[in-house]
Amino acid sequence: MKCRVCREPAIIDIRRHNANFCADHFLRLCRDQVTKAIEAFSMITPDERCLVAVSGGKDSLAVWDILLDLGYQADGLYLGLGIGDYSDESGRYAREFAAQRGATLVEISLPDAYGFDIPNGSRAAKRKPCSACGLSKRHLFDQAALEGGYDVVATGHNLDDEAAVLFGNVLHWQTEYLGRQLPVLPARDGFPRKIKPLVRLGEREMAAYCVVKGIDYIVDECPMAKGNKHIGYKEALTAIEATSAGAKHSFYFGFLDRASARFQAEAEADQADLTPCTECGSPTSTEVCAFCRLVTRAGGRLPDGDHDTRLDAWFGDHVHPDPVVDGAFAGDPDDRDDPDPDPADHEPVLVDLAPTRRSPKDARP
Ligand code: Q46
Ligand code: ZN
Ligand code: ZN
Repeated sequence: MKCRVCREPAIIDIRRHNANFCADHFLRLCRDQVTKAIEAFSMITPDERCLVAVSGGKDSLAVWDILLDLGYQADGLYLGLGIGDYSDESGRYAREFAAQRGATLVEISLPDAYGFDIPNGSRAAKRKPCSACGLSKRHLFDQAALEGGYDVVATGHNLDDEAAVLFGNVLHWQTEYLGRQLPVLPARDGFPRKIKPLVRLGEREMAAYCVVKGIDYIVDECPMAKGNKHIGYKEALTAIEATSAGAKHSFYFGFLDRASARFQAEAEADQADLTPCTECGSPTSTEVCAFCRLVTRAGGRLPDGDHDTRLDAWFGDHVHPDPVVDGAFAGDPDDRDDPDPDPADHEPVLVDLAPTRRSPKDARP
């Protein structure tokens, strides 16, 4: 097996590209695919500040690494969810990576700052753990980015994630979600721009990327992920991909090219009439936002004014004073009491990828 570019021995085959790559050219391919996504969807410019949502998993560490290699100003934000050993270990990987790269990592602990953890809080609030977790992540990443003066929040969603979310949304014809399943959600009053620079790269490639770059990441799956539908959708698409190379790519990018615009009117209509939450100031369609309601039901602590001053303390001197501007909010796709976990929040490691942590050669199907 030889590298398509230099004819040296290859370490990975990528069937949807019908090609094999050596380590150097594989890393270059990953960077090129991210550059292509950034340019095609106008995700970020070099003078903008980016906050990367870091979980300690392969995708979020890889996207952070690639953005830094490409010269973007990227800091990380790690959210401690209080999920026992899993949180302890994933936080350690995030810290190790930041130290190795000399990068800035901001940490927020849900139990310390808000007085609840995901396993107990979700039980008390009578929500599925992933639903409470996803809601907390979306809220805190948005708020932290705005308080910290970041232009963009980047997440590690890869092609497998996006294809699986699309599959789930189509399966249940959730048309209001389909209209906003995009690699970029533009900034609106009260919300930062959100970008997914890994949409052109698959899960297996991201595991191999971390191995080749020597990035250690948490391989174990979150213990709360059990029974999550998103994992089933991923496995179904991976089975299709096995006999039809490129199926995930054409499913997702075909949707973006040919179908996504048809659902946008409905998605926009769904986002009207938001006002600031009376507890934390975030835009919401109800008087108190979904996150603050969750904090209350989970038995946690709410901020004591209409502005969450805890975020000021985390960002210290970096705080920009205009996180929530006056005027009508254009809408918040995330401020909803979704009964189901948001599959896009997950970064599960598929079973067949675990061995690739040490040897990218094993990553071949
Ligand atoms: S961390 Fe949170 Fe995921 Fe765990 S509780 Fe569910 S959403 S599974 S990546
Ligand atoms: Zn090569
Ligand atoms: Zn609130």
